[in-house]
Amino acid sequence: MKIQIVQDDITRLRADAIVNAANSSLLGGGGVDGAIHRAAGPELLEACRKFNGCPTGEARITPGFRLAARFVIHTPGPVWHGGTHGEAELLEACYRNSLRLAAANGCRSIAFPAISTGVYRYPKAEAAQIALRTVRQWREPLPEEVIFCCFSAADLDVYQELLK
Ligand code: AR6
Repeated sequence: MKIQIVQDDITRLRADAIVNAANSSLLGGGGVDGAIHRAAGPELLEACRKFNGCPTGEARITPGFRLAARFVIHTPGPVWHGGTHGEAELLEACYRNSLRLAAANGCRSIAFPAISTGVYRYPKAEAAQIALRTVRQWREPLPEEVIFCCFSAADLDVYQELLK
């Protein structure tokens, strides 16, 4: 599996699937969630309504609509409450369940934002460590390419440092 780290707006990427750091309503919000809904168009919200929400750590898949990506995988990450409330296990589950859905839908490439590290306040280095470890341990045949999409230069540094 090829791992790539880029600094970009995830809505611009041409991966088969992009992952949305959603909330458990799946009805949109700010941050990367807001950006994905704006770029995909109102059909995305309509598609998300059908799920009646999604528990933290699980994932749901929709078409990408107006995005370059074929699919959006929506996963609510954990809110950081100090690290003693199962946050690490839940964050790992977000990555695993997203990879599983991507594989089940034949995606050869998937792009992740830094789930939970914005509004949900998960410490960036710890979250990146979980993201990289979970992807490296993934043993299914697909996806072949995983892109970590960092929004800021500071996030890019965190991932590049860990990938060394
Ligand atoms: N492309 C890539 N990454 C982005 C983009 C973008 N266009 N925009 C922001 N990021 P956050 P969370 C980065 O807050 O912490 C929403 O309201 C951002 O810099 O979007 O999981 C949801 O509806 C940060 O590194 O998600 C939930 O209510 C990362 O994406 C809540 O926020 C995640 O930041 C979820 O919080």
